[in-house]
Amino acid sequence: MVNYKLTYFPVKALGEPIRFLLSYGGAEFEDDRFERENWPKIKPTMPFGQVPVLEIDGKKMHQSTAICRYLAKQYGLLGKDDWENLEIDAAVDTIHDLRTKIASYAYESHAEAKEAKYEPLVKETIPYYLERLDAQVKRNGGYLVGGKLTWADLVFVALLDYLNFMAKFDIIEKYGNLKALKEKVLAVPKIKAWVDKRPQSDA
Ligand SMILES: N[C@@H](CCC(=O)N[C@@H](CS)C(=O)NCC(=O)O)C(=O)O
Repeated sequence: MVNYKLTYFPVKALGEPIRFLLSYGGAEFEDDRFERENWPKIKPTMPFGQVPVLEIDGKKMHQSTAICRYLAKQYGLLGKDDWENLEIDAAVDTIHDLRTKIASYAYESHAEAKEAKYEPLVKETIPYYLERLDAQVKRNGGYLVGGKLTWADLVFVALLDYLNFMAKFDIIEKYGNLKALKEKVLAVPKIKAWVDKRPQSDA
């Protein structure tokens, strides 16, 4: 049996897609959540000074998307061919582009600059991405790619709480196809079991 240990801050954020993948695959994993005050001590022990880091049989690996792709290979959540895998990679990168744009507002330290970023974010940027992702799910039979569940769907749904937390509202509330996708992913028994038992956190 493979030994997995996921090290991350005590939040969902970039750790949660990995936790969703591991849970989907039925893997037992150590969910190592450290307190923020301990980060300066932990940082130098990480391969590139950042987390999440997944230890696989004692070997540390960084980069959440690469880790998710690796786990998706183990658990049958890839596309059916190279083209679908390209579509999945593009969908995941697009979701992270949206995350970065929301984070640019959420982590803006200058109060005035932060306020100035909110209206364009909510009225233009978020609708721009979500209209397109919603239409993509509609075109693809209720999933992001290929008419079936892939790791792109898990990444999207796993990141939603973090995106909503940063944007300060439910960003998919107006998008029926994305809402249905969220319900479908959360109804997968092993994902549901994880969500029911995971520690509470806002982000
Ligand atoms: N591309 C990386 C980004 C990792 C990242 O930004 N990690 C942040 C937390 S979400 C971090 O470690 N921040 C603390 C630091 O850089 O000191 C991934 O997807 O894993």
